[in-house]
Amino acid sequence: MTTFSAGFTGRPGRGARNARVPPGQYVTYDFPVLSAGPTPLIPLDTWSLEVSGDAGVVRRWSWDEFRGLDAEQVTTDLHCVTRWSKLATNWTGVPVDALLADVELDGTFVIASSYGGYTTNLPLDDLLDGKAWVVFEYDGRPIEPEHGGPARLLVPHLYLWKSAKWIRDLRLQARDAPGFWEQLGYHNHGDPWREQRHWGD
Ligand SMILES: Nc1nc2c(c(=O)[nH]1)N[C@H]1C(S)=C(S)[C@@H](COP(=O)(O)O)O[C@H]1N2
Ligand SMILES: [Mo]
Repeated sequence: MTTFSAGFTGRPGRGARNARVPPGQYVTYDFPVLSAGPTPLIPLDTWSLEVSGDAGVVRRWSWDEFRGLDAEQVTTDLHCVTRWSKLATNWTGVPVDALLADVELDGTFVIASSYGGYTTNLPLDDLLDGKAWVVFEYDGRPIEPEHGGPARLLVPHLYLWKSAKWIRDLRLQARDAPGFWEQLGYHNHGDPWREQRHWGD
């Protein structure tokens, strides 16, 4: 276990490295907002979360139904491809395992789609076994709209562009297909420990 103290890590190339911070990243204490478009405002009475596949929508939760699911607390580090990392962030959310339990769909790839049109692609395996959540609280409060509220995907072991804000649908597919940033040259997988930032990394 690595202990972390303020001032120990700094900008790249300055001082000792924190083993908790992936290569090429620096630690930030604020919480930058990175959005490719405007923040969609989604009234909770029209919000829903879906699981879909080639056959269409196979699961749908209203906000109240979603909030009735068992949720857990998650404390995790975030790594953005623009090189900031934020350590020990606190979220509350529903494990994707629970959302996909009993879903009988073929497909080993997932397209996460958001209100507002953003998409990102992931192998199904990267969303299972306690590695991903649909979160609705940050630091014990509803997630601010600019950070993805009412609910966002959280996949902290990959660069943060995979954590789709304003999540609306998880679509299972047999074939992989690049999402928004992946089509624009970001790496298809996005593992921060392997510095999978761009195509060819
Ligand atoms: N819907 C949606 N989700 C998104 C984005 C976006 O533009 N739209 N940006 C991604 C990127 S590039 C990053 S780094 C994180 C930023 O999350 P934050 O704004 O909460 O820091 O959200 C990701 N999820
Ligand atoms: Mo990002």
